[in-house]
Amino acid sequence: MRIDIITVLPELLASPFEASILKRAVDKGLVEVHFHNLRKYSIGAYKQVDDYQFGGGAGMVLMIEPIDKCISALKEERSYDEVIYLTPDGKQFDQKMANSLSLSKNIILLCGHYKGVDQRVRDTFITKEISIGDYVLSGGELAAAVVSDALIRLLPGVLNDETSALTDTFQDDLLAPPVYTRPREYKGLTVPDILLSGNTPEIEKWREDQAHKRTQERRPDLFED
Ligand code: 6GU
Repeated sequence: MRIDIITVLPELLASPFEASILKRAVDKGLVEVHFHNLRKYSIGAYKQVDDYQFGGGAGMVLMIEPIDKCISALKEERSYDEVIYLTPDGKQFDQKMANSLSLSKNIILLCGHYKGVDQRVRDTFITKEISIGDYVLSGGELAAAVVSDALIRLLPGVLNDETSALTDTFQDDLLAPPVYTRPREYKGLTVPDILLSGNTPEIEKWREDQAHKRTQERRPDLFED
């Protein structure tokens, strides 16, 4: 998979890809992540990428020309499964969307900023609009990092234990069950006996029950459809 991220703030985005699982995935060549500073496609001597909105109103709007130049240059090199705009008025991101997007070969993530982008960008280039939740961030960068992380960890070979994405919270519309590690007892706090029993089928059953119980208590809405 290849992810091209278009942003006016690449420095805000770099660090998640330089640590942990994402870094390992990049190092192993399982994913390529490229940042494109929109400023490089700016127009005029002032390196302009945004402007006041027609009709008046506070806040700058990202202009169509730099974005057109950047997306067109990328599309000349390869074709893209999706050109995604990160925006609070997009469709809310969830595990289902992550699963399906993780099957893409090439995607572009366009990070909005200020008051957003010229509507003509959305009408012309964008194939999918994603929000990561009902709150407002100062730009799409952190959302792009969230979406990228969710996709990359699903790619074959990224997680050490190949089964572990399958038992994630949400993967069956269920929350994950509780987990424990050593010591067996800490300051009087113990581990459920069943997990120490060595009885694999009983342990599996306990985990399923716990997942259902947790989901019922915390996220009953997940059972609704
Ligand atoms: Cl994708 N962008 C911004 N700016 N704010 C958000 C968001 C995206 N998703 C939730 N809030």
